[in-house]
Amino acid sequence: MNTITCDIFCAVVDNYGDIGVCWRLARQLAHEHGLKVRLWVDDLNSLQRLSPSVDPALVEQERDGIEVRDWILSFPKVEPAQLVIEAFACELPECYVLAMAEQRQKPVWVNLEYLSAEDWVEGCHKLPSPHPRLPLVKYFFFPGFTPQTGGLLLESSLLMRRDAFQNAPQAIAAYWQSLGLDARQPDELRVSLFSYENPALPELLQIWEHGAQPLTCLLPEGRALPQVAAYFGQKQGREGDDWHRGNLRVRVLPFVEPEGYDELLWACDVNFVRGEDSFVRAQWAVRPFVWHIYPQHDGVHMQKLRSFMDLYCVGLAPETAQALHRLWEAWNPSTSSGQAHSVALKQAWNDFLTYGPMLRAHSRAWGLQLSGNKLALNLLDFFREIGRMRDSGIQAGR
Ligand code: TRH
Repeated sequence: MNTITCDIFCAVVDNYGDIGVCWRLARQLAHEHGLKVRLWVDDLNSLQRLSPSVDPALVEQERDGIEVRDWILSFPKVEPAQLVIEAFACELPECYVLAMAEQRQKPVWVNLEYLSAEDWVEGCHKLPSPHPRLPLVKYFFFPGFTPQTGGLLLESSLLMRRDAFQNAPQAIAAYWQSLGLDARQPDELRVSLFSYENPALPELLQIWEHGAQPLTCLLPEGRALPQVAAYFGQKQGREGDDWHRGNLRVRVLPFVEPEGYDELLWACDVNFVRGEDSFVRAQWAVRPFVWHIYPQHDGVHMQKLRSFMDLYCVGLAPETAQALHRLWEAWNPSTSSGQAHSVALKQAWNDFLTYGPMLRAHSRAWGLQLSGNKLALNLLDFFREIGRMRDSGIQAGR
């Protein structure tokens, strides 16, 4: 059988979500499905954070079985791949699109969209968009949480590795030791915190400081760090910092490779995550989690957050669902609103802890439910389906 070739185009808008998703997808397609993958990235420094052996100075390099290319302005003349993935509507170079149109067998061109739980996603998944001038069709491919969407990225061995880790007290103890931490005290909570700057953050730290049980917060270096450092009266923070106050201890962790980040999520009791990819990884970690959604100017992100909540809470008792709703709403404030907000957050956190065992059981059932719909597999099925329709001369649609 011929090896399928695949070009993935990734423009890094900001942070690590765009490249996090593309790098994960590239590796799954290459390692698990045998595709020959070329990844075009316009910011190799971001990729280097996820894969430290990447050299941002090289325009072309092979890493982890992927051909990594610097997506530079003067785009080289290359033969387009059979499967072309435009991540998050990043707009392909014009000369590349023209080259696609010149192929005798046109590539299957897919725009991989951002993840959303909103209803309309199911209706738009796989919709064709014919090119206005060229004999090309681009298809919208939507990740999602229901069987009518493209599903989520899930490595074939991930759940097995997670279960092996979570069921092995020695592995967990060794993990904590690798971070320089002792074994967990009987009543201690361990919480990972990966978020954007957040007006609710100082209040949350205060709640933890005065909480009834010891809480260790594992904080990867990043955008929340300056706020946490300021809470402890520091001008700045860095990896290795270890701050204590009351019942709260904060340990600043380095930003690690994605596999290391998964282990952090597997080991913690509660995970605060953000954006898109860490949000999905928390769902595979099957632990209660709190989502800091990527804020959008017009506030539409709250609609997205509530759409996810509606799906996620199916099967939860109303009071448990309410506890989750309240904490997520309080953790995604539009502005800081002082004392009233603080009271709401405190109540929300305490309720979240009260319903913790139910939320933990639910997170496992939810993870299991999602795991049947794998994005990389669906993408390949779609590639084959479109290829068959193209070869038999049918105008490909849904
Ligand atoms: O970094 P994010 O905020 O990314 C994005 C982008 O901002 C994007 O433009 C936006 O549209 C999208 O969010 C919604 O959050 P995200 O998606 O969670 O990406 C973070 C990535 O970093 C994820 O792949 C996990 C990874 N990561 C590590 O590999 N190691 C680490 O130590 C940590 C903390 C994260």
